[in-house]
Amino acid sequence: MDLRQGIGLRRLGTTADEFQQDLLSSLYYRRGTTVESASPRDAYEALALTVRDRLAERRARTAAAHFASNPRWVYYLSAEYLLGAQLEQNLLYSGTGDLASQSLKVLGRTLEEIEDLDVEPGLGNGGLGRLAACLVDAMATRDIPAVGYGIRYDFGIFRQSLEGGAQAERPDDWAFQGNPWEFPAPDDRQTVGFYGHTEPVAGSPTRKSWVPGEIVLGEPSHMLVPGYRTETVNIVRLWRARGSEASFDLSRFAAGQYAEAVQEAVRAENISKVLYPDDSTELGRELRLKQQYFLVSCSLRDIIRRFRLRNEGWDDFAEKTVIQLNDTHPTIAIPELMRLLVDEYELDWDKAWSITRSTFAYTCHTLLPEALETWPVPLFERLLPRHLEIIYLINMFFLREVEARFPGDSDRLRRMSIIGEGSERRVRMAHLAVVGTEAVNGVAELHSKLLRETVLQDFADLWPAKFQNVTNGVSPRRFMKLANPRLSDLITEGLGDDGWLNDLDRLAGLERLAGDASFMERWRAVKRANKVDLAAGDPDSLTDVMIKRFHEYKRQQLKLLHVITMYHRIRANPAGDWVPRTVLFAGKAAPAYHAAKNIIRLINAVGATIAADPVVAPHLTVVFAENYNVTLAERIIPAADLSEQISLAGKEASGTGNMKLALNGAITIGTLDGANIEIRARVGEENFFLFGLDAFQAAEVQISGYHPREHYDRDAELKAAIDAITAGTFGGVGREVADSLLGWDEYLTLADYRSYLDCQEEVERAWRDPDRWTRLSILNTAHSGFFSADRTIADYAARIWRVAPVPVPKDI
Ligand code: GFP
Repeated sequence: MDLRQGIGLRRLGTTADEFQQDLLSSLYYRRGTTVESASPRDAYEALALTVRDRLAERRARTAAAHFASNPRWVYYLSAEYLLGAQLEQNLLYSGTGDLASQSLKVLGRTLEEIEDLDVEPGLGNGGLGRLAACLVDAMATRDIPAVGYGIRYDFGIFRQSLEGGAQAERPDDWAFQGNPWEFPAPDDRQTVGFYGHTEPVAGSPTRKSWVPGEIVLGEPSHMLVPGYRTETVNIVRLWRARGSEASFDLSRFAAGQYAEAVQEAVRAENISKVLYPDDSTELGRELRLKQQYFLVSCSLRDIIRRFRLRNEGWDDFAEKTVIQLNDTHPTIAIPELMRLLVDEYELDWDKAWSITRSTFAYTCHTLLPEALETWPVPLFERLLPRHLEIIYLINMFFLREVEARFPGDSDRLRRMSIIGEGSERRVRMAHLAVVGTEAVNGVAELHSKLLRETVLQDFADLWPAKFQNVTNGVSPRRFMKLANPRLSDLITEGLGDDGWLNDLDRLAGLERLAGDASFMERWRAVKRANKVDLAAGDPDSLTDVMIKRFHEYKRQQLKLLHVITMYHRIRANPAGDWVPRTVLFAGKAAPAYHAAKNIIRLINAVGATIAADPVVAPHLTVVFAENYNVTLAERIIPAADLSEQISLAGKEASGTGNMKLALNGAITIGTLDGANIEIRARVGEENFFLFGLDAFQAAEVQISGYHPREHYDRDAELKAAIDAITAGTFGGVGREVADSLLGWDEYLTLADYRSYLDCQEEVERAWRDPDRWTRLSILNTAHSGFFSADRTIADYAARIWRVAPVPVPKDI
């Protein structure tokens, strides 16, 4: 394609008048309604379509440029995407915010009321899903040709509310009223098999033919992912499961068996019904594995379709394609690509393996052994019989390689095998992911080091060059410009222009303003105004936030012990000079994770006790913000003074909330864990509140035998805090939490308690000196530039993907 000829598309107008015309066209022609009868929803949809058109136009130019250059494509496979609200993002990225505000007047609406109708797609659990969203944003911003693949769950992460202080879960029907940001692409539908059996193929030792027992359709739709201040618009393609045409049983329907008539279709559609079905049951686990294979199978066929549109033969496949596996969830892509190449395209095994290995790369996001997925062999055998055979073959060749390098080391073979031989044989997905990829990366320096030295040590011995680190990053557009417009404006003024939004290292220029009295004053005023907007507690109090998924390793319980101790201290000395604090928690606990849900209940019980106590309440407030999601994070982060990053060292792979908070001028209190270490190194030791055991010490404590009771017996305040829980001070809630802390305390909460409390006193000393605090805050922002997702993508592009940007010309 010759781009000089243009793409035959007229540019959409950029004046207020033209935008308003387009808005009205959307309303009349695409919503089929009129100005007089337009509902708020009509106005929202018409606006969304008008904005979407601007991005779709850029998308057309992007596709043309990509087609012309036939680059190496990045395919990001992720079971989760927490994309955040789309309207605010797309107004910003298309530069149409002001036009939209003005034009909406013709419909008698304001932009604020319309934005309230924009429901964020909650297609993820936490950090992993939000990271995926930040990375696709940065890929587009860096002009990297890429497609993100995922699942279009009907119901995303549950909606959380509190009932009597306990977490209650409701389904998240995010797209119940439709989703104007999505383009269905039924022509690219794929067929996916499950179950069944395999048959030998005459004359071929490695090929087999798989006869599936169930067929499901995968229907894609895509959402646009614009880059910021560049023409590129990439896509995220999401698959939804449907029954095949044959799945409706007309004869049963005719016989009045209405439920039976649709049962096959229902079974098929269940695959994309909910984000991560509860895996505490056998059926739930099976459904989850089905989801993973569904995502992988549809996406690989789509990737191959796209490759064959542009290329001939297979020789260039690995050169033109890199597939990044976001955690182990999409790892079945490795045997699936082998199956497609060997069984369907009839390549020989060695060639297929060499293509496969040089196509994939794997990102690991955890250090918790229980989070490294494994699947029972019998389940695999039933659901994906051909894939299991392929995995056995991969494993056989792999173990031969290990044997050749380490002859006679049978213990090593057993440790490294893709098949774990325990009481039950299981497929170890992380091992498969390491064996079948060209590069493996952790998500922060410490994490990558611990992966090499502990969890994946044997593999690092075998293939040292395969292991890399790519420290996570976050989108400055979403978490500064959109979330914190006041601070963004102030920074732009301070730096002279807003180029920092695409080059976050430029924030370092703020350092020279960290001592400027008037700039400091305005910095403080911004924080205060953000707190007033958030309306959680007194805006002049120290806003102390712990916002993240609930998990015992993240140690919300440690924060809670601090709160209870403060409660005791204030009660004992009501006239003391207390620093007023608002402690804000937000986060969801997995529905079947009872220990985490108990912690939520206890937080709310403690909060209620404090609120009802006239002595303590003026100094201490505990707020639990319900239903933590991207939209809520965007409100809390700009208002935070103190960022709680207090996981047990060696457990949090990276963290990304820590980056967002530091970027917004919150100061971290944290352990030497995950990316905290890198944050501290960049913002400076004196601008970070450090406490607790490091990863090495924590491991030593655990190895030498840990007795939480020793800490309890030794520390009167700690004892008082736990005793208060056991004695029923907080409405009788939380005994299980106290039992687990005293009984085993898996994450060494009690061991770090004293150091944490001492560190909180240091925090208060700093807070009492507003100039010092403001300086800390400015310096945190100034030195957080490294944590831009744009830098993360530059690292992936250079070191793992080996791809270069493909700029999209403006004038085609
Ligand atoms: C996981 C890890 C985090 C890490 C993110 C993104 O998050 O430490 O920052 O992935 O790499 F635990 P969750 O999905 O568990 O929240």
